[in-house]
Amino acid sequence: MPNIRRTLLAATACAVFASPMLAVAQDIKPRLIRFGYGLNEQSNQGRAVKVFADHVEKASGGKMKVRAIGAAALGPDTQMQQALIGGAQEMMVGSTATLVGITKEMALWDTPFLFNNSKEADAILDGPIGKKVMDKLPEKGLVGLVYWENGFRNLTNSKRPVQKFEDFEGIKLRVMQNNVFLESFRTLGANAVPMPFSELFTALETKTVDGQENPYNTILSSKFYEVQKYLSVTNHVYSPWIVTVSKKWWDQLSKDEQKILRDAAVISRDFERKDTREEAGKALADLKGKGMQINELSPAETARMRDKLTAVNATIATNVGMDLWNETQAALAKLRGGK
Ligand code: TK8
Repeated sequence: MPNIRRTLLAATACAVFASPMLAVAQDIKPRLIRFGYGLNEQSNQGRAVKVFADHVEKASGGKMKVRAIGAAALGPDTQMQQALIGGAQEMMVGSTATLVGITKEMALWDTPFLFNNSKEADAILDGPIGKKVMDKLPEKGLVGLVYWENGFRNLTNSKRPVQKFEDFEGIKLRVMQNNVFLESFRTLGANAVPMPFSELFTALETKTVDGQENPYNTILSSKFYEVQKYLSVTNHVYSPWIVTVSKKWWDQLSKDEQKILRDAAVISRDFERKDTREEAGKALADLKGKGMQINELSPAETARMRDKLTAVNATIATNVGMDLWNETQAALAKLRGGK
């Protein structure tokens, strides 16, 4: 096709002539970082993105600018991940669970009841195992910087208090777009349907689904209490968020610029975890105040649910690899004072 060839030639010529000018322009124009996230600005996620943005702007003397874009205005997690990989967006924070389709090792964090408390979560996520999983991202076109806390997930629904896993019967439950979550809740007897977070409020409001599961903070900041009556304290899994960067874009940054982003990520992580834990500590009382009916599961019923869910562990171990699975179990045993 001679026409295409001519266009290509012209484009190449333009690029050659334009490049010295571009280099100059870059010195003057700040680097713009479009940082997308799924929750509202008034959420633990929104507040921490702001801390990140402020640090980057300050540390770079205004040479790097973060445009924080919340409420999934750039699309749900999976869409933003593709935009990062393609280089159309620079950064995002989202659930590790929605990354499993890209990096299968991320499924490790979806293991039901993997962590007993946030101290264990921090130790594993910030330690060699968390790093090992994160280091699988660059080959897929993403760079992972830090894990933030989404939190321990709890169940809400509009039908009945869930006291035991048999109560899941007949509940249409939204889960994240992830096979482990799907399998986990099917195992418990729910009618589980995968759906992006951005569609969830409306789906609950119109009763397209009866329930969902998320940490207290999100139930509060996303106003799920307006459309959900029952909250059952299940703490069935700890969910991390992960801050990721487009590798295509990252590779164009100077070492100094990369360091600014890495430092800001750590500062935002420390802020975010503290903020999230403080908010979670009060959230249950807040949700009660908003009219939610809250029930705890008895230790016996929690144990039964836990037992039932071990059925999915084999799938997870196969997906993430037996070595990584065993290494994680050993690290947890060590943390817990075992041998
Ligand atoms: C926000 C989501 C959310 C997650 C979910 O974009 O989808 O339920 O818990 O935090 O990543």
